Amino acid sequence: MTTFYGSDYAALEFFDPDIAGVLISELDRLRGGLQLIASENMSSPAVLTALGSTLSNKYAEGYPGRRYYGGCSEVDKAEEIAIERAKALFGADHANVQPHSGASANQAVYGAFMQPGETILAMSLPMGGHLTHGAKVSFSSKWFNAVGYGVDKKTEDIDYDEVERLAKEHKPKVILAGGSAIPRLIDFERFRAIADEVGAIFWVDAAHFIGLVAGKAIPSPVPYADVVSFTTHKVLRGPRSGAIVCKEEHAKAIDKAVFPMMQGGPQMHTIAAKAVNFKECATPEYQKYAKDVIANSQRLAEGLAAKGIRPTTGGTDTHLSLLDLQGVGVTGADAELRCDAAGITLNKNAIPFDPQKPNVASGIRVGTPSVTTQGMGLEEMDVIADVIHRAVTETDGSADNTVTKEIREQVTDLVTRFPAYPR
Ligand code: DSN
Repeated sequence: MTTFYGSDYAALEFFDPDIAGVLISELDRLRGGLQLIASENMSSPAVLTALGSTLSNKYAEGYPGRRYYGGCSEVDKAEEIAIERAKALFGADHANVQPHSGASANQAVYGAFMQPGETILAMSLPMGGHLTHGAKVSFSSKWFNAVGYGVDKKTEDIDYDEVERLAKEHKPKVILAGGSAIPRLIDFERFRAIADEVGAIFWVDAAHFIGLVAGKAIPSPVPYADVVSFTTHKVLRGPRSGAIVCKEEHAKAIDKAVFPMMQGGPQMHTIAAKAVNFKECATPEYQKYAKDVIANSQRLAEGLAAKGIRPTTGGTDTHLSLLDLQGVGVTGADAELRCDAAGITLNKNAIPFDPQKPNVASGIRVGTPSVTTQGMGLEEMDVIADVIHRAVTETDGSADNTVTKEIREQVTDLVTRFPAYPR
């Protein structure tokens, strides 16, 4: 057997027991509770092996065959494989697999299409958007003129008429669809039509749902959008990173914007891990997984709704639901704390038209990527709905609360039967 140096836990433990201890206790934390953060998942040992490899050592500024360093013959192969697999997986003309993260990928899209001061029309953060989509504190509104659209008050889904009205009024250079708390499918065709009407570039930030697209569980934005940016570690289940696919006509602009405009040396170990992930996503097992993620998410939302915790928009079409806690009189911050004490990890989240400040919030966001990776199904979603509801409404966030202890036992039973990273 060939020895390769990487993922060598014994060596790390010998040299640095402090950090080795953190690695183990984080694994214990993952295994010990329910992971319901909608943007997280558990990537495979194959992906983790590529991440923990000597490819991390290599400087490879540039692109395959056009590098600014010698010695790139092997990493070139990894990047070429990753590019080809991304193009095939998403049916895209062009792929750039170098972005370090979703935010880096998004910076590159701005760099490719916009000059400082130009206008972008995107979903505002409190309505379900993302920091990089024009939030006040982000470069995206400091350097660009960000106009925000929201959701319809009644349906709580994207207000397409408002998007059209704002597009005609502001004539944005770019129109962006996507966000971090959108439970419903996005009407890409409508967005494309609006973009065409005003001569805008149509960009989709598919970070949250690209894994569902890869698994053919929901429609793809790729045929409609000029450019699609995404992360690779959410439902997609790859390494923590980003990527961009686009139409051929934008390939040069995107590549130049990723490097040298926004980034320096690419992380070749992560690019290799992305290649592994794209191969995994092309399997029938992954496609089943993507569909199961949605079925679980819908069952969980139904279970919570039945107990009086209202999913905004009335439900979900995706891996996540956004839950309004006003009906049970608990803030998002308290709910997060109470669930955490009971071994349930999720996050507080603003709901549309939220009367609370963002760090308090009236809602929580729950997602099923991780629990589905662990093999949990519809029956387990009913148990999870029950434990979330009890943690939110019957506990006080202290570890010695009697109900908290009961819930912890139920959680332990679930994660023992459906272990994360089985031993
Ligand atoms: N932080 C991610 C999320 O939780 O949705 C978005 O970047």
